[in-house]
Amino acid sequence: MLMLAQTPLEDSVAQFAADVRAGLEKPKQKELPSKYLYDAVGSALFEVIGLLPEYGLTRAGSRILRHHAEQIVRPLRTPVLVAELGSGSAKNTRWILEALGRRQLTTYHPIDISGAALVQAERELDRLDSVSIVGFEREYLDGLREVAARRAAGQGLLVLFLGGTIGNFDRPAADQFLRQVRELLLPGDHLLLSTDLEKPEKDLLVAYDDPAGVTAAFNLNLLARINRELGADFDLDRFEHVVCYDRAERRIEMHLCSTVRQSVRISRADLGVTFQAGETIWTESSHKYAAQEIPRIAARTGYRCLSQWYDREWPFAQNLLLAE
Ligand code: AVJ
Repeated sequence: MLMLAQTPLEDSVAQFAADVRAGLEKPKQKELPSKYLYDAVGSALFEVIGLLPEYGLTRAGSRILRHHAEQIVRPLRTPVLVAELGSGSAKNTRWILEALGRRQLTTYHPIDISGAALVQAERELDRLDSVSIVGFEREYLDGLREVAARRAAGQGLLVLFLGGTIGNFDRPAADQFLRQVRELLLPGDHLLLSTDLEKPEKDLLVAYDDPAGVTAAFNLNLLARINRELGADFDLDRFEHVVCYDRAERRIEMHLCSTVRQSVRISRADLGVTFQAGETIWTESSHKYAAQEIPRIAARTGYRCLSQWYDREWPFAQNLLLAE
């Protein structure tokens, strides 16, 4: 049964407006935080992205968990509480929860900023009898703080950060985020961290700019969302989904490119913005890793990398980290 532990934050529209204003007022590169891609429409479009033949990432993560779940949960002490950062529909989490459920009754706390995604997660995991679900409609660290406050004495914590979402942070911010997570853990807790690995540029470009245009719709929905929630007048026909690979930073970037010179009014942010023809809004980065980097990152952020599992078809790794 899904219980939402908390009602949505009341000031979320005001926060959205403030973040949109700050991002679009940047003097050089306009930006929007990628977390806002995930409203109900965006979360549903991301589910479709996971089915695209060009986007192998979600299936690779799922294959590893399906084949190795027993081995992954073996070092965890019982009883264990499970928290997932950015659970989305929690499709891939099933394998881990099933493996844990065979050992013990398990409480699972999906944490997501999309309430719609939490409802999906409940549906997805409906038939797992030995798992109870309490979701948090929260940002990662706020949600994790609430989970940590609920743990009983002697209960271990397993944090899941799946799907390669760590890649949305640039490298220094990823380190900082892992440290912030570590501060909420106790020695002996675990973090299962997924990382998408480096692969040929052409494979990445088509994974993030698929021929059916699903990723383009996912990206453009951010402007549609601003129209809906902040009373803006973005004309979606005058923006184009663009992706590029930055070799130095080893990341895919998604942008929305204004095809003409134009002005847009965002009434609930009390903001007018002018775009030059060809000017872009940077909406997401997805950093790619080398497998050997992960133990080093773990070591400098307060963990030890116990094991790594790889997918052969789509370079991707699941990394089990022990909080030290
Ligand atoms: C959910 C953040 C892992 O970066 O690959 C998919 C999001 N963006 N296609 C990724 C995404 C465009 C995805 N993550």
